[in-house]
Amino acid sequence: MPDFSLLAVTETLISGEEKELIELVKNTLDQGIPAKKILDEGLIHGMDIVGERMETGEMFIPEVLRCAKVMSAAVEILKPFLGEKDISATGRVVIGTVKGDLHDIGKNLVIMMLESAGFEVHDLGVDVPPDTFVSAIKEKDADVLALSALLTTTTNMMKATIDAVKESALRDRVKIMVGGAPVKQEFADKIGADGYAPDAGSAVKLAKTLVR
Ligand code: B1M
Repeated sequence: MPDFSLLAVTETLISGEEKELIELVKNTLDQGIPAKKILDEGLIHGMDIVGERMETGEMFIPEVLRCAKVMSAAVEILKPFLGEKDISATGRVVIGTVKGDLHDIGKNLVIMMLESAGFEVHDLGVDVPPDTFVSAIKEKDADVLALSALLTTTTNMMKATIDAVKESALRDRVKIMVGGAPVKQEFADKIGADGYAPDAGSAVKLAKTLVR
């Protein structure tokens, strides 16, 4: 039998109503439902549906951003009741926009979706040189390196970054995914990435398969 409180959490998250969602999450906790269950079966399940709707064009960027924002607010309510490992159980991601590129709206959306799916994400920002990515992989013990680029001219920095990771002998330890409007699967294969995702929803799916 479905748990109607968790179904309501999922539906309210998708509707993007922050006040309602906060109230509902508090009530669900009061009913004795464990925070981890609310996170996995209510909120993350909701964000999975949002990701699918984004891929099929049923939901647009502003709606997705709104869901990601209310998700973050709901996670703040749950945090005191979650163990550290409950939050970062999915995997550790180091992400940034490559050197020479200042576009970050898409990357930030990918971050929100990854965090909503339970990943621990370390954002290096924009205009990130290859060496900085390499240091962060070591420092954060990353499972996944995620590279974003929006300019055709900066996609070559994705290759330079992957080459730097190879030279540092960390390549066997980390999976690399790439994305951004000018990037295609063929290009990802050519530069030796482990995967390419066309949008934030599929970036989450890809990251999950890479850490499996
Ligand atoms: Co610029 N810009 N821009 N810009 N800008 C584009 C990208 C451009 C396509 C516009 C155009 O000419 N039609 C064009 C690039 C052409 C090309 O090379 N192919 C362009 C240009 C030329 C430039 C400048 C060179 C302009 C100039 O100064 N002459 C300059 C370069 C600056 C630099 O980076 N060095 C420049 C500057 C800027 C602003 C600073 C003004 C601003 C960026 C602000 C910011 O990001 N904080 C800006 C903007 C806003 C855009 C457009 C209008 C919008 C980009 C955006 O945020 N889209 C863009 C035109 C367009 O895309 N229609 C354009 C929304 C966002 C949600 O989508 O980023 O594609 P997107 O992310 C998607 C996917 O790509 C994917 O998931 C996201 C969500 O679904 N994704 C990943 C992204 N990263 C991923 C990583 C993954 C997986 C998926 O895994 C790791």
